[in-house]
Amino acid sequence: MIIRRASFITSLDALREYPGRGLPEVAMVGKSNVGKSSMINRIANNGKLARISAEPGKTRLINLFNLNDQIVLVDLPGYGFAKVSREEKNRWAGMIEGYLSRSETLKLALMLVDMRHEPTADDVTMVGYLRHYEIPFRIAATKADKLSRAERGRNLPVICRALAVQPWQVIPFSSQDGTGRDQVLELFEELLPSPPGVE
Ligand SMILES: Nc1nc2c(ncn2[C@@H]2O[C@H](COP(=O)(O)OP(=O)(O)O)[C@@H](O)[C@H]2O)c(=O)[nH]1
Ligand SMILES: [Mg+2]
Repeated sequence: MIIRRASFITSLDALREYPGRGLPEVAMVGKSNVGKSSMINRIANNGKLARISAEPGKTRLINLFNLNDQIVLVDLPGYGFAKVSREEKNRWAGMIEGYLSRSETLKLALMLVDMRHEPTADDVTMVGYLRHYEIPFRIAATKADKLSRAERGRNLPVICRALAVQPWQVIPFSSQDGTGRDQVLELFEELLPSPPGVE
């Protein structure tokens, strides 16, 4: 899939109607600071599309982006930010579960984990949600540029083991140098309806 147009649609505090409903949705989930906004910008080739927040945990809304009028990228609020209250955590969980359990157009989730670190308990819980709601997902292992080849080789099996996924389900990704972008766009392509006359 070639990205020709990418734009911000809106921010929501819960699942509701918005322009673009009906298009296949790809949800992005992961800890605060894992690189979600940077990934959206890299996918869209627009450094300013998703504001890269300097302060982790600031994105508390569901942000929606339109790619080519073909796919909606759903940027879900990041988790695992220690400084938030229990109330805020509950609100977060309600929002994420509400979205994951009710979106009928959700076709794929990209779950981001930092390739440098072992997945956290929150990451494991998140993968559990995705399995529970039977949402097809891939793991994007972010900040790949910060690791050597050897380090990647060591860390990937750790990630696979922690999240109980196979190596083919993990896409090494870097917003810095574009590693993994093509692979992500290939996945998006598979979500598009086939053109008329093509089986
Ligand atoms: N080196 C490197 N830094 C990254 C990458 N992705 C994100 N970052 C940095 O990590 C921080 C958090 O990124 P952001 O996209 O705001 O994370 P979010 O909270 O998940 O949306 C920022 O300082 C980014 O510049 C990456 O692929 N490589
Ligand atoms: Mg962000």
